Amino acid sequence: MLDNFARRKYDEELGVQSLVAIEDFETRAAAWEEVSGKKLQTYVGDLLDADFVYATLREFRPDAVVHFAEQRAAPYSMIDRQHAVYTQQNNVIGTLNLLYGIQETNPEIHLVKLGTMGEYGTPNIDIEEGWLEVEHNGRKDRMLYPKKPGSFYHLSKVHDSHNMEFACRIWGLRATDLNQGIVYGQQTPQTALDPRLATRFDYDAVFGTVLNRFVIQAVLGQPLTVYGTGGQTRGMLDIRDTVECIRLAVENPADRGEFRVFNQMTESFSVKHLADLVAERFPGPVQIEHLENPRVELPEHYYNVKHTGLVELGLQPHLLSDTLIESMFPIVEENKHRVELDKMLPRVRWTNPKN
Ligand code: USQ
Repeated sequence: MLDNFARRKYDEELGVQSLVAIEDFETRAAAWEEVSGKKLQTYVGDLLDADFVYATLREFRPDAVVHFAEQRAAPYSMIDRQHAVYTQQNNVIGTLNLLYGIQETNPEIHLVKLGTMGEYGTPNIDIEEGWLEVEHNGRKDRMLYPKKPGSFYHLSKVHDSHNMEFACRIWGLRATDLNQGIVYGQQTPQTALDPRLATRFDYDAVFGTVLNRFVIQAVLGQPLTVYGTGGQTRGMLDIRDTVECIRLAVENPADRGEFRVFNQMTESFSVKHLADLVAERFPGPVQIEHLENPRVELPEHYYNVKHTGLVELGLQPHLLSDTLIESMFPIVEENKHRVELDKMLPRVRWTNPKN
């Protein structure tokens, strides 16, 4: 387990905290060792430090590296130039250092990298799983699916995907790109084993994701903040499926030279549908507010995604219709004193570079 604590620093910078308090790195690692009986080696360092990356790979000698070490919020990347540059530098160069580290220390290592469904954007054609068979002027080729992402953050992951595909093609590395949709939920069977293992539950308008925010807003008696018409549609998945997908990818590695892409989502929903669902399930009054959309995105569009790769490996999705959104309400109730209401409203505008 390796961390540079960047996520904790964004909290300090933005003056917010996860709704559920997060223990420090060492405490969480020790708690996991206690409940699982498995030794967890910890490293503190930064993927931007190539010497550190190489030294860690040489010492730990992994079979697979699960790489989640990226700045992951679209609004954060759109605050201003510095945040856009930081996001792309941190994400793209960190991944590049890791690719070089793997190639130079042990090219057998399987890189499992967190991408995003947002790399594709919302094209007016079916979204395939990473690759597209193209016929052009009578000739055919298999190309990386063309990308039309919606923020400098999402673009950083597009750049990563291209760098990874290149490394697989040129050096014969093996990599899996997990193009993940929007995650909802806060607990997995693993984190539920001990309160010290609790994972983040972000509610603020920069890092909080849509369904989690709607659940929190409902409990707090705040209006659900639908941006624009709410006709924008996204791929979603339950947090329990997130961890299951990583397990499946690691236990079924890509071949040498293969750049494998999985669309890690289980269902699509429009934002309006999600708001209606929360309003329906919450046992009290809920108001839905349509705010002017701070982002630039298509309000209504076609969205049809292929996502069979992980199911073929054995994923059995937790679907939203069977999931107890209700089970999230008590977690919010317990922690609602930690919420700073002024952090709920979106202030980062896509069209205003100074924000
Ligand atoms: N939205 C609202 N109201 C809100 C928050 C969001 O209407 O209060 C809308 C946004 O306009 C957008 C959609 O909900 O159309 C999703 O926004 P989000 O903030 O939940 O998700 P996004 O910015 O796309 O990013 C999140 C994660 C990111 C991950 C991505 C997967 O922060 O790390 O890569 O989901 S995906 O959306 O498939 O690109």
